[in-house]
Amino acid sequence: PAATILGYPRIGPQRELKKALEAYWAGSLDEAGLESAAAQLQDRTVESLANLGLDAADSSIPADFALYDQVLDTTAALGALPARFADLAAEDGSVGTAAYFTLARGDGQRPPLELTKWFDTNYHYLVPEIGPGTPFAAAVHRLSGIIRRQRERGAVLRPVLVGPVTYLLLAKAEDGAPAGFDPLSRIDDAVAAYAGILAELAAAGADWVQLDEPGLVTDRGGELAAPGGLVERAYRTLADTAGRPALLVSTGYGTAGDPAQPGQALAVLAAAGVEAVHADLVRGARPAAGALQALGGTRLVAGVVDGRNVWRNDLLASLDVLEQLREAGAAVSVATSTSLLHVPHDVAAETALPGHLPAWLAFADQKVAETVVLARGLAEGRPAVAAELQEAEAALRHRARFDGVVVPQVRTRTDALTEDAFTRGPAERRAEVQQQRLGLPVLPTTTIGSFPQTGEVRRARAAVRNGSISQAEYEQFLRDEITRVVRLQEDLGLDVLVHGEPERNDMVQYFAENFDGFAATENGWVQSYGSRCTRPSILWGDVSRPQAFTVPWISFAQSLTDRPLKGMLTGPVTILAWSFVRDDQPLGETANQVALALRDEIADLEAAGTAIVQVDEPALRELLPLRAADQQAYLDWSVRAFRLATSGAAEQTQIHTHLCYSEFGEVISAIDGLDADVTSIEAARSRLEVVADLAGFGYSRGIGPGVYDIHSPRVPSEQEVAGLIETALASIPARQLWINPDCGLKTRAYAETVESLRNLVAAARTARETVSVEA
Ligand code: THG
Ligand code: ZN
Repeated sequence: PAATILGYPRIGPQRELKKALEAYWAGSLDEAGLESAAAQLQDRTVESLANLGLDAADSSIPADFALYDQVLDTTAALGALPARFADLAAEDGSVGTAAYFTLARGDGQRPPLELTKWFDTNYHYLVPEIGPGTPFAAAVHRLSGIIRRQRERGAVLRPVLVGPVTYLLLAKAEDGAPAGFDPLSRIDDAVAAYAGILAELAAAGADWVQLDEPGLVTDRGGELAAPGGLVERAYRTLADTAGRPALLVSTGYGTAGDPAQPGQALAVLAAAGVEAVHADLVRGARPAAGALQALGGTRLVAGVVDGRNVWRNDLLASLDVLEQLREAGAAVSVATSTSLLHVPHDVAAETALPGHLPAWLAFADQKVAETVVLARGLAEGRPAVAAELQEAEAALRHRARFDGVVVPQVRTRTDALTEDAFTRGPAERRAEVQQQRLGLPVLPTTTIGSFPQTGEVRRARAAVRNGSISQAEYEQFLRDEITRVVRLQEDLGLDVLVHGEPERNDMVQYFAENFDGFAATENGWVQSYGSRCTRPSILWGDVSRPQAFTVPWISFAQSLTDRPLKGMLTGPVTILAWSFVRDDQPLGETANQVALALRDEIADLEAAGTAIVQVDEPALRELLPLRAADQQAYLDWSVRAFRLATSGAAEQTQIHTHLCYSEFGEVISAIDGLDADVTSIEAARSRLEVVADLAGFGYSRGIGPGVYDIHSPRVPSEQEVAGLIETALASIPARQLWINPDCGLKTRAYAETVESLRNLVAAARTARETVSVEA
């Protein structure tokens, strides 16, 4: 194929798949109804991609139609069920629809597969669990069926699966596997199953198969791609499979193999006998000349169109790259850098963007068109696409010079920053003056910030949006809701209160809506996991904060109670991680602008009397670069941005932060570097190991390990919470410990929330007595 994409948004332009899935799970749509909704969406997708210029007859259109997750699809295609789900396999090893969703969502008895982040993105996949005895067999029925059906409709699609090396790199050892068991030790068994899958797909009518190997852009996977290594061995076996389709191996999200030898891993794959290799030329390095020559007859699928961000492509620059690759001797096709999974469907579906923006943007459909234009320009010469090149250039020029992209007042401020803007006074002195002000008991109790977003809250938000209630009525509703939440917390006996955040839909979108430099989309949904989507905002210009916006809600809430109430903000790194960010300056520069906007809000909260401000950074770990060599530079700018946001606070203002992930060994010194007075972390699922880790590191400020897991409706008993408090106290002194649940009360119901918090407060009070007796 001359032009192709690695993958396309699966959720549907109107979130059709989300709606069908949720109806199926709710029991209001049967399996046939779900299958028919999915098939309809597939047909429309194929049709639309063909209309946009991808060749439906020559495998240019990927069959990328996972109902929930592409890694789960690969698990199903391999029949690689963990032992606890073994009974779900049909006689022939295949995994039916109901079984598929049991793996994704669990059932009464069995927890689902674990969800975790897909590389350094905001997409989450279901982690394969592999042990010494995990079965591997070709069971690719669903995908074969799709290929057959589309063949009958005249389209020859290219099925997509996660490749064997990445699949095993992403897997974790199954519970009960021998200590030190490495899923990669099963590579030969997996490859044998993949060979069977290739044969089945060929029989179904696939001419090409795409195997995604982004694992090769990580340090560990990169080493495996050295000449003579595991990757070469695995792919030689696959290439030797009789009667197989042609193979395209993709390597999105960075540079495959050794970054010091760009292109070497691609040459290794070519030597193994695959017909086409894909390189990410947006995040990754351009293959060296020697590597390009070593490709021989293997086609280079050049990922020059950014699959992860929403900016219009610099077509001229991309054509330069493509032509140079061709001059160096490669047979070149044009593609996206990654699957388009990470961007919304269509700019044309946006009717309310500020007038200047649409021409600067490319969502999935626009990116497909760009890919097609580039392929035509490469094949037929620049004059053949002169109009498109000119239009792209004009848009880029307009963007570069547009008012608001560079705002002199913002630049003057960031340029004038000196080291003291990043530093607060000594932590011990802060702790002392804060305690004098707050007078908190030992083991203070609090929550992370949100309270359940009931149907009532969502309905009120929808009502004000469609005009059926006035802004004033909506605000009165919010004040009533905040009043209820504050009273509830007083009744429960919590020590530090929150206002519950009923005015916020998404913790990032809310800030984007109140800052200059951002635009919100109406329909720009992107799959986060399963049927869940987010609508990232677009950060297009210099960021500033025109006026205080959290202050009215926080002041109102504080006016209702004598207990301290936390001001709640989202930190600069998380705001960037969950938005589409400008690509015309270093992220660290943008982060400092967001930090200054937050710093202004903190100053206003302080002026209104707020004694505690929490600045959440749940995504701090998410943007961590995949390569160890790049991580320190990231941690430096991200930690500095947080400090810039918070260091304007007076010593007697207590700064809290919240971080979300449980494995955070890599960033432990960064957590210390944030210099927050109190850090709450997700901990319940890791049995508080993080507390011991932090204590081992010498962390001396406040810490609030989540003492119960909010992600399950189960109510923890008082004894259970007491046990966790005791565990935490075994590693850190009582004066450092805060008692709080994990984050996410927003998604829970009131009944279980109230009962859980009651047990939490009771356990903290009992523990307090023991602690004071000992003290
Ligand atoms: N906000 C943003 N990004 C995120 C999270 C977030 N990324 C990581 C993590 N949290 C992802 N988790 C979720 C959890 C729930 C939902 C989405 C991502 C969710 N979405 C609603 C849906 O799909 O129905 C839509 C919510 C809305 O109306 O905005 O429930 O918290 N930015
Ligand atoms: Zn969290």
